[in-house]
Amino acid sequence: MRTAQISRQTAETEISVEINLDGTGAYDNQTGVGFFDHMLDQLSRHSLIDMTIRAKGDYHIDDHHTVEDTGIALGQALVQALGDKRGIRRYGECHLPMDDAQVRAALDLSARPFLVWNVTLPTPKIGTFDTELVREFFQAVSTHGGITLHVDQIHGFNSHHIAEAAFKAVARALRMAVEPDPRKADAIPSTKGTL
Ligand SMILES: [Mn+2]
Repeated sequence: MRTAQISRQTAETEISVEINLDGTGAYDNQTGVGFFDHMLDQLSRHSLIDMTIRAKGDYHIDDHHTVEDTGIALGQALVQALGDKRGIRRYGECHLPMDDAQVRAALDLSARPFLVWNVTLPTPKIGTFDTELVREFFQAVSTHGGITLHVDQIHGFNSHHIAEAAFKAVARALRMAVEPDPRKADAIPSTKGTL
């Protein structure tokens, strides 16, 4: 079973993440940050990775630690669930349109964390959510998930649409990358023999 369970507790946040890479996109995400829950739901639904996420954070400061630490725990869960990465496609990409927004995601489950983030959200807030936290989340997932992640905004003018297109594009790319490659089901997808 390609599943993982991570619990992470600090002085700032308490997070638990449960995932199943071979799921159906079933989700139950409650972080105390409404817009972020909406984005995590998209990530699950479009990657077909089942996700149950609970987070409690120091909201009296802001949502920063809660969003970042959820990204850290999700990255760690992906590493745990992927194991030695035998049989996966490894790479994934997606061009995703949402109304005015179009975002392209390309990723490599390389164990070499690197984030290229070419996204400009035109407003500082989406509702009460700080838009700069979208990048913080993907930085944490990339770093702790060992993912080379490129996210490029092709166009868009509505912050909600751009952010949501980014989550959906990464989700679709992730789906492709974690899926088994039936032509190489027993092999680790690297000429090095390890990932
Ligand atoms: Mn939406």
